[in-house]
Parts: sequence; C-alpha cells; structure tokens
Amino acid sequence: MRRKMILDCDTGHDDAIALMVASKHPDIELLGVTVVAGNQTLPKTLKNTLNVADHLGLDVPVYGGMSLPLVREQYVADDVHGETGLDGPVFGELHKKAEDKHAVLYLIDTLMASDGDITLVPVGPLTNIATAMRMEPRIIPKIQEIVLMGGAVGLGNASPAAEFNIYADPEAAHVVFTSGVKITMMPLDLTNTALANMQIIERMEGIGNKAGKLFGDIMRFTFSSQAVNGLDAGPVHDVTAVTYLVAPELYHKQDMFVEIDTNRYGPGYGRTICDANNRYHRKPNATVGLSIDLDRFWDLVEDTLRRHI
Ligand SMILES: [Ca+2]
Repeated sequence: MRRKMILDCDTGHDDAIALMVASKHPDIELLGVTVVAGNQTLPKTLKNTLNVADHLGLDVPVYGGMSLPLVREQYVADDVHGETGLDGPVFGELHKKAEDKHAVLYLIDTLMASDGDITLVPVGPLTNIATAMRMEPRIIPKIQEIVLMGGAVGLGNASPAAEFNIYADPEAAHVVFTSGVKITMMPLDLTNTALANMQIIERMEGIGNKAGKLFGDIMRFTFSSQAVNGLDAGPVHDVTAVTYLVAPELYHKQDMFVEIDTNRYGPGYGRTICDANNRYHRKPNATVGLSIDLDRFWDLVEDTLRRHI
C-alpha cells in the first residue's frame, strides 16, 4: 500500500530534491504540498515550489501557508540559499498556480476527512503544522506520524546551538514536539552526511532527464554556498525525511525525549535538547535518526529521479 503524505516545505535547494523524490517514488502517494516561509520569505518559497513542480510537470496541488513565525521576528537563510531562496537553476515562464485555499486550512480539512493514514513531512519551520494544531486540535490524533527534518543532537547551523528549521520558529516546534503525535526527526547530525559531492552530482546529471539536470543545477549552487557551515559539498537535508517513509531500514535511530529551548533571550534559543542519555527519565516523544546508509540512500534517490521526465 502506498504511504499517503503531505510535504510541508520552504523551497529551498534540498526541499526541491525532496519534492522530486516524494512526487515520483512508487510507494508514496503525495496528496499535496504546503509551503511556509523559511529559507526565504513566503512569496519566494511558494514561487520556488511552483517552479520546480511546473518544470517537472507535477500535477500535485500546492498551497501557500504562513508567512511569518508565531512569535519571533522572521529569520531567513539567504546566506545558503541566495536571494531567491533557490539560486542556481533558471526556470522558464511559470504557469502553475497555487491553490486558493490556505495551507493551514488544507491541512485541517484533509486530516479531518482522513482515516488517520496521512503522514506529514515538514522540512521547513513548523509554523504551518503548529498553527493547524492550534486552530483545530482534533487533527492531532488524525496524524499517523510526523517525519521532519530539523534540530540537532550536537551543533546547530543557524546558531551554535540551533538548527535552522527550529531556530526560524522555535515556538511552533514546541507546539509540535509537545503535541503527542508520533515524531521522527532527522537532525543535522544525520543530514549533514548526505552530501551531494561532485561524484553524486555528475551521477544524477548522467540520468539524462530533466530531473537529473535540475538536481545538478540545484546542487552545484549549494556545493559552494555551504562553505559557511564548514561543509565541502551541499547536503540534501530534507530528502532524508522523505526517504525514511519508504526505507526506514536505512537508518540507525533512537527514541528519546526532545525539548525545544524557547528562551528567546538565551543563547540556546531554538535548540533541540535531545536527552540521548536519558538524564530526564522522561517518556520519549521522538525517534531521532542518528545515521543513514548513504550508498543505499543515493541508489534510492537515483532510482526515483529516473522516473521523472
Ligand atoms: Ca527546507
């Protein structure tokens, strides 16, 4: 049976690759794509999402969502993703339009009408998901699982303490991590190992279709922009959350209690405090990915990209 999922993204280089995998993997039924501000402002992340979907001929509906975080001032990642949020690839005229419905209402209506068999895959700040949970708490037991990219067991990338997606809206992350929904988290420690080095880029370009070419155009840009994080190639962070749905056996993981630091004026704001050694003796609220079998991961990405035009 195909796994029903909604991708919630802030496209973004790695988000674009995540959309490529989610939209064509044979074991995934991508119901819709909800977009949030994050890597760039909402008009930009929405346009980027539509451009990728249009370019690859995807007929999945795209919904615009929250344009600002719940409490903090807006924080974008233009140092890594550029002025457009998806610098690098050049797209033609955009024909695809966003749906009229707000992403939060789409999430609520779709989950309420479901049989509890939908997995949410948020790969940006958690503003859309948290707002939906607060607006209609009855969706919470309807969510099968949340598999997200975000947080870090060790060092962050937005601040020394915090990973970008959580740092960009810590209060939203707090809502989600205290919701009681089954959460699986792909932290920076894992996602930073999924690096699209030149060998990977050339391998995907070698597929010879539009998706492989787009992968190259996207990841050649982050190949150098990621130097700000001390990496020598661009990681495809968000993709590791999507592939978990269809190949969980590729991951080493551990259940633990994860708490979000929401102290706005402290140095740890937005940190995911991961109690890996069970110091708190609290019931785990998340499954945290610790490592991934990269050879099989890239095989899966390549196989899925081959299904595109
Ligand atoms: Ca993202």
